[in-house]
Amino acid sequence: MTSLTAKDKDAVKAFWAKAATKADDIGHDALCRMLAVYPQTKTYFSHWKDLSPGAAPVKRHGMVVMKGVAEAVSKIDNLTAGLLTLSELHAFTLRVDPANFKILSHNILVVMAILFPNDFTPEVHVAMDKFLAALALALSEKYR
Ligand code: HNI
Repeated sequence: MTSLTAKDKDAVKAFWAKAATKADDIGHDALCRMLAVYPQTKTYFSHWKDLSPGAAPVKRHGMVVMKGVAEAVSKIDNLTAGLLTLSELHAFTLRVDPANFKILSHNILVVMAILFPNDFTPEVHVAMDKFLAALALALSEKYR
């Protein structure tokens, strides 16, 4: 995976400044899509009673995940160190199969494209895709 260039990082920060205004919506919709399109991911949330779109736990967790993404943007220069705790949580406590990080990232990109059609240019798309791939890699760090 090619590392993020300075140009990528600038594009991510500039786009995130806009996307952050709808972070909760992005998180909620991306989570709903992940659960619907990749139903195997539901196993991680079986302790939630209601997994349907608009359900409180799904909305809340959408906000939580996007706070993680916001933190990653602020630590874009050293994602592995910055996300170590979160990686440990997902690897050891939650035992999330790291393949799912790419799945959620894909759904985050889909929702960003829907909500920000004009800003989500091919240049922003490649920068965000590389950033979310680097985020997934950092979250997978403790699995090795
Ligand atoms: Ni994830 C908890 C961030 C991908 C399943 N997850 C969190 C928390 C953050 C977070 C932040 C809260 C930690 C805490 O309580 O301190 N998760 C992220 C990010 C990504 C991600 C940034 C990738 C972009 N998580 C995933 C994926 C799955 C996942 C792909 C499963 C398919 N995460 C969970 C579960 C929890 C969780 C399960 C605990 C939820 C709960 O409240 O029980």
